[in-house]
Amino acid sequence: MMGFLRTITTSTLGKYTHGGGALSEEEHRFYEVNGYIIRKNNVSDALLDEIGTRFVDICNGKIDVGMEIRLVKDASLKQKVVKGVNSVRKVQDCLHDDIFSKYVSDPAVTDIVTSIIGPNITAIHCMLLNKPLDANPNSSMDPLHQDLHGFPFRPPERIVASWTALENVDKDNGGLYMVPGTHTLELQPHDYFEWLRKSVSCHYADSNCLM
Ligand SMILES: O=C(O)CCC(=O)C(=O)O
Repeated sequence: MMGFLRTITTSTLGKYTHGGGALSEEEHRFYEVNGYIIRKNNVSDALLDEIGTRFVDICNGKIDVGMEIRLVKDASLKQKVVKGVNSVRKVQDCLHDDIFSKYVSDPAVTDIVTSIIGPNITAIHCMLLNKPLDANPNSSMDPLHQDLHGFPFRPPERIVASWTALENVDKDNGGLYMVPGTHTLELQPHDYFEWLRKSVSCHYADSNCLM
């Protein structure tokens, strides 16, 4: 793993982070080398509970989500009649939902985002991922991936994602896996991994990014 980590020198510090703001000097350095930072208990429990309740209400059809939000069903359940929260793998494109937008614009998140990509930010994609513990083990195999495979805009160092678990997670039950230093590499082929839990995430880009 260490083999491909870049050496951070005074001249390279600042390539992947804007500087100042909500990150300490140490966090900036850590991000430059590893491509991520972890902040525990950063988003309030109240907001995470609201998002969890919103998810249940959306899945149970209590809320009309309109045309923008898509509910992605679990592929393993295609042939079965399963309803409610266990049938929905992903709430996709919920950027403008009344509750999800609170997460997207939460200063606890955006202050860190601006420290990384600068103050001129655009939220481009928000989703909730769900995999209940009792789901079919083959149901939610998500690849380890680089988001740049899916984003047409560049440059990569002006794009960042925030990811927040809605439930307690550790390495065994579904924490997000990250391969340190891969933000410095070219795009890599995908591999597969299994995750179990609920999370909400949002991707942000510097508004000056180009297609
Ligand atoms: O939570 C996951 O399993 C993956 C999240 C992800 O790929 C993302 O937020 O871009």
